[in-house]
Amino acid sequence: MKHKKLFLWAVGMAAFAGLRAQNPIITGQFTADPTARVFDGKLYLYPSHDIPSPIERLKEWFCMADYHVFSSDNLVDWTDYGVVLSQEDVPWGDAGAYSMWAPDCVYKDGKYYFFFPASPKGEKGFNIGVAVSDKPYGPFKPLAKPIEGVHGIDPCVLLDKDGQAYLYWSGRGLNVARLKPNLTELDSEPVLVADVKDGFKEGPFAFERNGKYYLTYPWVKDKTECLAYAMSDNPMGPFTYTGIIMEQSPTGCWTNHHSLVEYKGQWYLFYHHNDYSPEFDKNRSVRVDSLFFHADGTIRQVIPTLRGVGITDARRNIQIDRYSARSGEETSIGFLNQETKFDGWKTVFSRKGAWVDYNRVDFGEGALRWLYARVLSDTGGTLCVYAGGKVIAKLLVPASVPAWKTLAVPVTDSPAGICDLRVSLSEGSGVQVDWIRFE
Ligand code: FUB
Repeated sequence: MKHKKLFLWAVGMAAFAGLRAQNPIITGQFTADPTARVFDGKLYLYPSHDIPSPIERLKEWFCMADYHVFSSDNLVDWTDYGVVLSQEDVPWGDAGAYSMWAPDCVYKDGKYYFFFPASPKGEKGFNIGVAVSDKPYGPFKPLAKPIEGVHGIDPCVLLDKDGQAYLYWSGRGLNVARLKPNLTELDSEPVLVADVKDGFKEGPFAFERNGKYYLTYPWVKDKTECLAYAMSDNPMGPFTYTGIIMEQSPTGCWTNHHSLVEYKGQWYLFYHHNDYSPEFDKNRSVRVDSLFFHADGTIRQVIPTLRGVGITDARRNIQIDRYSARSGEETSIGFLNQETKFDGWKTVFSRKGAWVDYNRVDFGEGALRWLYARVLSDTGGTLCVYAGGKVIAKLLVPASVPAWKTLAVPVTDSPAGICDLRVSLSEGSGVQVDWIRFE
């Protein structure tokens, strides 16, 4: 058994497939509740791992059996380290509960402490456990017992500058308590964090910036969860409600769950949405967008994007369906295969004049001479590709390309460096594009 696990872990570590630059950032599996942390110059992602339920009881609910860890140093290429902790490994947990919900991970004195909720054996509800590793990517060894005195979900640990650690979690409201230096026991009675507005709240994520403490959390202000925040001069509160970080989704994911992190001088908001599972919002996917602070320390609202963050290499498949902007009804986005949604999306240019913009593409030295595009069309048309406002290629898509086909055309004026692209249908109708690429 042990050998099998080691083998699976090694296989997982090598996995780059199914990871991408745009939103959602991880394909091939569902990921939710992302906590992003920076260790040794790399950004690590600790999400929960939604799965379609193998048991009847959870068919319409959250179902999670284990955790994966991911890392990146450019927010474009993500490494999947495979399963780092599984429900069968937790001595106090119910191995058939599928309740490995939102986790967190922090580093202290040479060890990485992975905090996770799970249902205890023979009891209702959730406890919060700790699993330890000497690597940020596990595997993590769970302690024999959960943290005493904590009943709830969504742990978040704030390690303050003076070395004091605080545990925040959700359970009948948002709670906070001091942790002992071993990070595995409470050092104070839990208190409810006050003054963060009425309405259901969960998923607390706390951090300190410029001497101010931020408590950020999903909050049902209206119908589904938006992301809100409150501020304080003290990590134990009281916190004063300050504003909204992200409005509720107009397209139907009831939950949102998030973390904020500064990486290489830029702040990011990691959150989730049910991109690969539009009909069932308990199968979610992690996204990331840039986040900015105002001069007074308040947070500028984040508008979710499909483009996400990071720079796309012009020589790799550019998924223009993850656009920065697009024209109205004449452009639409659909799944390539309704049955296998992890295959991704396509852009459908229905009428002449339809366009999408895709920003931040790196053409390097500028010697890219060919445009390739994977296309499909019954009626045919001409796709015009612009870089920095200039036409650089025109691709004639003949009528009758009933199956996906890769076509190529020379680039007339190869740009250099980082450019914003526009792809538009200048003639014809009904042209579908999977991706474009330059060589
Ligand atoms: O992922 C299960 C639960 O959904 C999390 O614990 C909540 O924060 C919500 O995202």
